[in-house]
Amino acid sequence: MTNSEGSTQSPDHHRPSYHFLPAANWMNDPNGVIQWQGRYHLFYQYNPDGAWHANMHWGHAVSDDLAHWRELPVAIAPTPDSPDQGGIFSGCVVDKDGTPVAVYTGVNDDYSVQTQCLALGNDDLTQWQKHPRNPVVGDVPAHLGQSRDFRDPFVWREGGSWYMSLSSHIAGVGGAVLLYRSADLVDWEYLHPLYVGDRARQGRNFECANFFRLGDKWVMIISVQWDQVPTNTIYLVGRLEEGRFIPETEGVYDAGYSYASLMHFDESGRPLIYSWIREGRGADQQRAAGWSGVQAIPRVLSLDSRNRLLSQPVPEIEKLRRTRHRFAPADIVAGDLPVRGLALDIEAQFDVSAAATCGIELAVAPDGEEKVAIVYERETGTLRIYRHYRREDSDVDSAPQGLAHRPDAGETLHLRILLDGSVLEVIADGRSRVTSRIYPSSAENQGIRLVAPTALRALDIWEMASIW
Ligand code: DQQ
Repeated sequence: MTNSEGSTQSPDHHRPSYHFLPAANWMNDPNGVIQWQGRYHLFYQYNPDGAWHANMHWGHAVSDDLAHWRELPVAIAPTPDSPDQGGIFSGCVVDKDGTPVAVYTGVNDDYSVQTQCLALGNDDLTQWQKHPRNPVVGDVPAHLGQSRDFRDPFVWREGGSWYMSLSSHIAGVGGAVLLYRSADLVDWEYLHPLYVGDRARQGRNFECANFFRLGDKWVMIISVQWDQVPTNTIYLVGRLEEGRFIPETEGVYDAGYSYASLMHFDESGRPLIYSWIREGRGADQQRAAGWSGVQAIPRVLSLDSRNRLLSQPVPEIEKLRRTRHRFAPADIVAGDLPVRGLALDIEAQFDVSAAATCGIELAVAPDGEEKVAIVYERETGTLRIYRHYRREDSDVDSAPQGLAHRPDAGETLHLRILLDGSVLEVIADGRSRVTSRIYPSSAENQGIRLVAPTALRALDIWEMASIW
C-alpha cells in the first residue's frame, strides 16, 4: 500500500485508512484548498524532517473525487535569507485572472517576525515562484500592542477588490481579525479590525480565521488559542456593516481535536471545509509512530433556519462504503452488535426521551475493558465521548469530552460517526461536533455495543474501504 511514490504505510492500527495524511511525518493545518481545473488541491502544514512541528513547508495532495487523495512532492519550501526562511505558515490560494496565487505567512527562525508573502503557481499547482516584492505585508499595526501573532491570510474578492483577513490579537483585549484591501494582491492597505474578540470568553489569540458569505449572512470561523496552545474552533454568524462584522449568533464549530479549519467554494459553488485533526498522545509517541496529524473528511457547510452552522461529510465519501449492516429496533435484543471494525461510517437515530443516556460504544476490547462511548446525556443535554483504556497512560489523553446539545422539538437525535483507526468524528444533528482521538491498545478492539438499545430508532453501519 503506497500513498506517495515509494513510501509504504505501516501496519499500525492507529493509522487511519480513509482519511488523508501524508505517508510519514508531521502535518497540521490545511492550506490553500482550491478546486483547480476540476481537481481538488489540498496543501497543508508539513515538516519533511519528522513527526514534530518545525520547519514548516506546504505539503500537497490532490483528489479527483474528494474521497481518494494522492500525495505529491512538497509544494512550497522556505527560502534562506528571505522573509519565509523560518517556515511557510498557513494561508490560502486564490485564482487571479487564471494564475494561482498562494498567500501565506512567512516566519523567521523563532517565529517572532511574521509577514505575509505571495507565491505564483504553475498550471498544475506543483511549482511555485516566490514574489519578488515579498513580504507584501510586513508592518504589524501598532494598535495591536504586540507583533508576534500576525498570520494566516484568508483572501476573497468582493466588488472588484481583494480583501484579506489576518488572525491576531490586541494585547489585553482579545483575539482580533484584521481587514486589509488590495487592487492587485501586492499592495495592501490596512483598514481596521473586522472583528475583535473578548479575551475572557473567546481566548487570548485567534488563528486561521475564515470569513465568507452563506446565503444572506456572513460567517466567521475562528481557531482559538486560549493560552499558547490550540483549543477549539468557534463560529459566528452575522452581518457586515461598513466593513465591520456584527455577529448575531455564535457557536462551537468543534469541541474536540479539530482545528485550523479552512473553507473554499468549489467550482460548483459548494462551501467545503477542511480541518486538521490533532493528536491526543504525547510528542514521543508521535515521533515513534513516524506520523502526526490527520485531515478531517471535507464537509459541506450550510446554515439552518436559526442560523446555526451545519456541516456534513461530503457525499463523495459514501462511495467508500462497503458492506452495510442495517438494524431495525426489533432486531436488537442486547447491546452487543454482530459487527466489528475500526474503519466505519455510522448513522444512528435515537429517541432521547426513551432513556436517560443513549448512544453507542466502539472499539470495544474482547473483554470490554477498553472502549470509547459516544453518548447523549439527556438531563444535562450533553453529547459526550468517554475514552476507557485498560491502563492509564498519562501521555494519552483520556479526559471526557463534551458539548451542550439538544435535539429540536420533535427531532430524534441523529448521530453521524466516522471511525478510522485513532480518528473519531462525531456530528449530532448536523450542528454539534466533537472530534476525538482514541488509541486502542490492541487491533482486536473492534467491538460495537449499543447503550440503551430501547432508545434506538434506526442504525446503519458501513465498513469503509481504504483509500490507499
Ligand atoms: N499553525 C500554523 C500557523 C497557524 C497555526 C503554523 C494554527 O500559521 O496560526 O504551523 O495551527
